[in-house]
Amino acid sequence: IQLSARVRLALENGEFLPYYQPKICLNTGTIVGFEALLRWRHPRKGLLGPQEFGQIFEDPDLSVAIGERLLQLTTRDMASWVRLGCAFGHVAINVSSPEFTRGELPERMLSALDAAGLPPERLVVEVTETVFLGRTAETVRQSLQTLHQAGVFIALDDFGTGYASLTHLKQFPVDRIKIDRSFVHDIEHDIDDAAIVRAVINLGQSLGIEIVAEGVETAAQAAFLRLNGCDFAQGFLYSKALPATRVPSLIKGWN
Ligand code: G
Ligand code: G
Ligand code: NA
Ligand code: MN
Repeated sequence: IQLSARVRLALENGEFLPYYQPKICLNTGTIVGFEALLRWRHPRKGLLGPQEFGQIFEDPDLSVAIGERLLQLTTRDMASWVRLGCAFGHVAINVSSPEFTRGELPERMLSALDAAGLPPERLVVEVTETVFLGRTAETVRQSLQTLHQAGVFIALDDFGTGYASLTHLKQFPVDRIKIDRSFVHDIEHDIDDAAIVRAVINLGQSLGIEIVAEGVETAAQAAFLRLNGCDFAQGFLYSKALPATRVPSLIKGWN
């Protein structure tokens, strides 16, 4: 059976679902939000992450179908946390290029939020630099502008690994930059990585863009980032991604 057919089946069977990784404010140590990360609860292989099936994102139709499902599930989870009185902050979802060019993404997102009784400020859209390239850049820009004006936050993911052009920060409504975890990994020992991270933090401060460091695994990395003015951090030091049902107890036990 072809992967695309298998994925269609998995969608029908409800095997795709978001897990949630917390994002921490480095100054206060509190949880300010979560990133929704796609998981495939495979009946035979167990829980799979995108590194095990990431090639499905090369298929535009599958990307759109999975994106739609994840939006449904994520807004449903957020609404259930609200009902429990759980202050989860915001949730970031990853959006790929085809999702911008097929169908009305901003309308879909805003109506999903509305249907769940959630203000747009609860949602962050994470894109990588690749969505800014090619023929669809203008469509993407307009969609991001619409979302941004409605109150949705826009985050630029994996910053520094792609075709990072500083022009993009002017042309697109970027509220947050996520420093890729490859720069964080050796931050204490590699003077080049340390310099790059400091420069990105300074860039963010100058432009009024919040900075999130990804892949924070040690207290020393977190200390370096905090001392250098980084706003937020995500990584195994705090928590891996968890199923939605574990989010309220994580928040409850945090402080
Ligand atoms: O979840 P990790 O746990 O393995 O995620 C690996 C990569 O897959 C990350 O770069 C992340 O941006 C991407 N990814 C995770 N969830 C989604 C999703 O729902 N949609 C898209 N397009 N990419 C995702
Ligand atoms: O969107 P993106 O590339 O940034 O997705 C985050 C990916 O990073 C997911 O695969 C997630 O499981 C993974 N991840 C999250 N925290 C850590 C961490 O502290 N260390 C490493 N190596 N990977 C992490
Ligand atoms: Na991401
Ligand atoms: Mn990333």
